[in-house]
Amino acid sequence: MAKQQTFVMIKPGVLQRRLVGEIITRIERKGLRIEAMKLIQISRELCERQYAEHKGKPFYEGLVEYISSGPAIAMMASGEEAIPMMRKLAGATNAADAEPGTIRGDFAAITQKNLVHASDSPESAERELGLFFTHEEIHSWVDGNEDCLV
Ligand code: 3AN
Repeated sequence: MAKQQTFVMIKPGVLQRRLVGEIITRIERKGLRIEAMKLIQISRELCERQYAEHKGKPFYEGLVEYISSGPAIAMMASGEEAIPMMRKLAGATNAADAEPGTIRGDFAAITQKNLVHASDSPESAERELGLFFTHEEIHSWVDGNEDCLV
């Protein structure tokens, strides 16, 4: 097992749905560590950089418009296997496929507005964390209760 850092975004509209605490609670309860977090209005330019791989796809324009439409929350979560773990917590991309018990499965009815983004690989995590956070904004901490995580 490897300690990993992953980029997580709570997407626009989730503040309005009052689900931010619910999502953060799930991340914390799983045992991941939040080591960076900020409320951010994502510019169109930053959004285009984040989703560059999707340029040209039918949903790209709508996605960029939506992600830059209002405040979002950017986070770094870390822990053993944090990248696949956070993807599991998020659930499948397609709202209809996302299993109950996952964030998307429990709260997303529209695929584009599927509440959270979580990096899909170590390369993506490094790239996305670099887009959203400076080194000074990342605050690693020692977990005195780590042995209690079973
Ligand atoms: P994931 O966020 O699960 O890694 P990606 O990277 O394939 O999924 O897609 C990025 C984002 O683009 C999704 N979170 C979702 O908001 C949007 N998206 C992906 N596929 C579709 C689709 N078929 N229709 C509308 N929006 C989509």
